[in-house]
Amino acid sequence: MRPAAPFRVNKPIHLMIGHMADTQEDSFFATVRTEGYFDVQLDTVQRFLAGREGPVVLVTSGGTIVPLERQMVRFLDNFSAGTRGAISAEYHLHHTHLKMVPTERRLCHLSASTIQSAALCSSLPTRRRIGPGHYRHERKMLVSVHFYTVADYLYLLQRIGQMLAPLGRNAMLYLAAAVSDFYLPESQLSDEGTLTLRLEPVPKVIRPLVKIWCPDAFIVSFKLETDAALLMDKARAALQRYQHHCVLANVLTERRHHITIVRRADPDIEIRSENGEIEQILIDRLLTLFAQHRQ
Ligand code: PAZ
Repeated sequence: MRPAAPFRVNKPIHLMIGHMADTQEDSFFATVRTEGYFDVQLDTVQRFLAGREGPVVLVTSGGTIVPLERQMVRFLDNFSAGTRGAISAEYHLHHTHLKMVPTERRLCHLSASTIQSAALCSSLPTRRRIGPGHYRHERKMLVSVHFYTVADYLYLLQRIGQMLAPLGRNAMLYLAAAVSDFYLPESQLSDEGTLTLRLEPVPKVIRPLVKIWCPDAFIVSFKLETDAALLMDKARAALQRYQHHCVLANVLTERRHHITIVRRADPDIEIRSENGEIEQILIDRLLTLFAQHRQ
C-alpha cells in the first residue's frame, strides 16, 4: 500500500544528485525486489492478452516514487497527477469497434492522485474460437495494473512489453507516466540514523524496449520540459537516440492545450485545444499513425 503520510521527515536528509557515466539496466534491475510481488497482476495481463487478435494499447500514467528506506515511510515523488494517462485511456476506448463508449470520466480511478497505473486497452473486441468457424466476442476491453516505485514501473514495463511482443505491429505503447530521473541504489537505502543521499540516474529503458523487448510495436513517449526553448531539441534528440516512433513534446504550463507530435522523418504535428480535452484530438491523430504503422 502507498504510505499514508508521505514526507513525515523527522531526521536530517542531505540530498545530492550525481551523474554516473555508464549506469546499465542490468545493475538497476538487480536492485528490484520483485519475487512474486507482481505475479497476480501479470497473470491478469496474460489472461487479457490470451487469444486477442486486434490491436492493443498500453497506456502508462502517473508519477513514480523513489524509496529512501528499506521499510519505506519516506520517498521522493514527482508531480504527475495521472490526468493525461486516464483521459487518454478513455479516448483509446472511444475508438473501440464495440459501442462500449464511456460517457463520463469512468476511468478516473486511473488518476495518480490515488494510484499510478498502466492500462492495457484493446481497440478491438477479442474473438475466441468456440467451435469450428464460430467465435464468441469477449466484452472486456481494459485491464489496469498498479505500480508505486520507479523500479516497479520499469520492471512492469519490461514484462508487459515482452508480453506484447507477439502482437508485433498490433501493439502500441503510450508512455505518459512521469518517470523519475534518479533513484537510490538498494545498498544505500537507509535503515536508521542520518540519511545522506547520492542519487544515481535511472536507466533509459526505452532503448531495450525498442530494440529487444517489443521491437515491432508502435512506441510513443512523452517529453516534458519547463523551458519551452529546450523542448523541441530534447524531443528530437530522444527520437534519434532511441529510434522509436513519436515523441509527444509538452511544456509543463501548457500541457493541457498544446502538444507537438515529433517524428523522425516526417513533419511535426501541432495539437492544440483551447476548450475541449486535448487528448481527444491527440489520440485521434495517433491512432491514424498507428493504423499506418500496422499496414
Ligand atoms: O499526469 P499529468 O496529466 O499531470 O501530466 C502529464 C505529464 C506532463 C506527466 C505527461 O504529459 C508527460 O509529459 N509525461 C512524461 C514526463 C517525462 O518527461 O518523464
